[in-house]
Order: sequence, then structure tokens, then C-alpha cells
Amino acid sequence: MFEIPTILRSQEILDKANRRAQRVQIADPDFRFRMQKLNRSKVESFAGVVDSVLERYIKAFPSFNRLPPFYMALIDLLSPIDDIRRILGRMEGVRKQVGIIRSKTVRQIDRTSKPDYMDLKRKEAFGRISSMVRELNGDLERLAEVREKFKQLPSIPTKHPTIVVAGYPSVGKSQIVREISTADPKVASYPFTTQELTVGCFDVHRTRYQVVDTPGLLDRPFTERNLVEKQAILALTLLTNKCVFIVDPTGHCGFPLEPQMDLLSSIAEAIPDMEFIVAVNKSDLKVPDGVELGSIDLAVEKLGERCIAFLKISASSREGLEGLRETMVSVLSVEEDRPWEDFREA
Ligand SMILES: Nc1nc2c(ncn2[C@@H]2O[C@H](COP(=O)(O)OP(=O)(O)OP(=O)(O)O)[C@@H](O)[C@H]2O)c(=O)[nH]1
Ligand SMILES: [Mg+2]
Repeated sequence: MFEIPTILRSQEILDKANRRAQRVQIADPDFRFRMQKLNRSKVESFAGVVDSVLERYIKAFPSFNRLPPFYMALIDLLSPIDDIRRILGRMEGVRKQVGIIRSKTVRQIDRTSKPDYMDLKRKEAFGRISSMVRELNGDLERLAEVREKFKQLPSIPTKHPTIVVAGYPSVGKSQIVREISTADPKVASYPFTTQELTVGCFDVHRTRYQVVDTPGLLDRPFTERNLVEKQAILALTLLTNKCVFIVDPTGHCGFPLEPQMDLLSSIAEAIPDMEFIVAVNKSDLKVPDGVELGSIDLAVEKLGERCIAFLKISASSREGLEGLRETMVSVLSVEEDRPWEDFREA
């Protein structure tokens, strides 16, 4: 989504700058002028490479304040925005210093008639710029890590009606999202298969609807959640106010029904304007004796009007999936206010 170039390490930047400076050739019959022009050009190209490399990195990062809140929060979760800002600030500082050294050295070279002094000033400038670039190495390494994290950012256009699919691990969220949309998330029999947000879409009457698959959530306080779970919570709080909550009463997922229903209540409590489609999945499997299905009714009752629909489905046999899609379309208002509509992914 954000095009960030490969981040070179200090030594690589310096090698590049050195190579550029070495390539400089000046033809002037006058020895003194030749030396003057040569040293001046070498300083300019050496400093120029450092400056343009750093400038490219700084410009590649988005201005965070203009991003939709969801992206700001997601980026901040993966790599704190303040850290990135500090790194980019230090790089800007080095650019400024490099600019000062460059003009000062060029002036000194221009003013002298002694080739030895020109050489000396050039070497001094190279030395000072090099040590500043070397000091940036930690920041460059950190930026390269940030770049890797940015690559994993989901591209979720904020202009389409969007619904988020949530629930306990292994209840079948990803398989459902696969069945009803273009998304292709991994489905597996073990919990915590989904590690990031995946978006799929489907079109009805020329309107595009988006479905976001999220990592499985356990019922626990936000502060105890891991990074992966926090992404699911961000999607729920900042992307939409409509959620398909998937329940697996069969025990197939490895979790009993009660904590699943507690999770539904916790989400409802934490996000007061959230409305839910509660979908009881795996209807192709038998519910074992002793499972209290009444706890689903109770949780749904507690939601009151915030439960927009209550469906029985099976991602495997496809029972109820068309109904689920139709319900989604009916609850997602196309005209809904989307303050970030103008935001376009690069
Ligand atoms: N029998 C049956 N199995 C299903 C159904 N839906 C999903 N499964 C199976 O349940 C397992 C978990 O499915 P996933 O879609 O990966 O579950 P998830 O909720 O995305 O899990 P996490 O990503 O770990 O949170 C897989 O083995 C699926 O094939 C269903 O309706 N019936
Ligand atoms: Mg999944």
C-alpha cells in the first residue's frame, strides 16, 4: 500500500556516494582550476548522493496525520508512529548538516589556490559526512524493519461498505470469508491460523461490499491481548460498526460455547455502537449432548436491538451462506457517512 524503497545500510550509502565521487572527471588544461573543479564536484556528488538517498526515505513515508484513523492505529500498533517520526527527524537533521558541510567546503575550495588545501578540505568533508551517516546505521536498520511491517499492512479501501467477521479461534471465520467473498485467507484445523487482517469483497447491484477476516479472539481484556488480536480489535473499532460474530457450538474449534458468548458480550460492551449478525456455524456437525445452546439465546437477548440477525450456517455445506450475504447487504447502508471516503490508497 505504501511504496517504501529498499533501505540501504550506512556502509552501502557511503559506498554508493564514494563510487559516484570517484567517477567525477574534469578536463581543464589549467592544473589549479582542474583541481578546484575536481574537488568541488567530488564533494558535491558525495554529499548529493547522501542527501538524495535520505530524502527518498523521508518522502516515502506517509504523512501519518492524513491517514484514516484505522491505518494510523494499525501502523502505530505495528511500529509506533512516534519512533518512525523520530528516525525521520534525525535523517532530516543529517541532511541539513550535510548541506551545510557541502556549501562550506565548496566555498573553501573555491577560495584557495593551493591544491593540497583543496584535497584536505574535500577529505575532511567526506570524513565528517561519513561519520554522520555511520551514526544513522541503527536508524536505517530500524527503518528497514518498519518497511517490512508496512508490507504486511492490509489494503482496505475505506470507501466501500464494510463488515468485520470476528469470533473465537477456529470457529470458521476464514472459511466463511472465503466462501462469500474474493478473499483467500488460510483455513486450517488449528487455532490462531489467521495472523493478520484479510479483506475480501463481493458486488451486488454495482455496489462493492467488503468483508474483513480477523484473527481469532479469546475473551480477555485488551491490555492482555497480543499484537495479532489487537489488530482484530482495531478493525472492529475503527473500520465499521457492523460485525458478523461467528459461533461454533460443536466443540470442533476446541473451545466451549460459554467463553465464546462472553466474548460477544465483551465486544458489545466495549464498542457501544456496534451491531451484530450472530451466525452459528458448522451446522453440518452434531452438537454434542450437554452443550447448553440456551447460552446463545441469552447472549443474543442481551444484545437486544443490536443483534440485527441470528442465523444458522455451515461454511462447509454452504447452508445459510447466501442468507448471510443478503443480510450483510441489507444492513450495510451504502450512503452511510464515510468521512475518509476521499482517501485513496497509493
Ligand atoms: N465441519 C465444518 N468444519 C468447518 C466449518 N467451517 C470451518 N470449518 C473447519 O474449521 C477449521 C477452522 O476454520 P478456519 O476458517 O480456519 O477458522 P478461523 O475461525 O478462521 O480460525 P482462526 O484463524 O485460527 O481464528 C477448519 O478445519 C475448517 O475447515 C463448517 O461449517 N463445518
Ligand atoms: Mg482464520
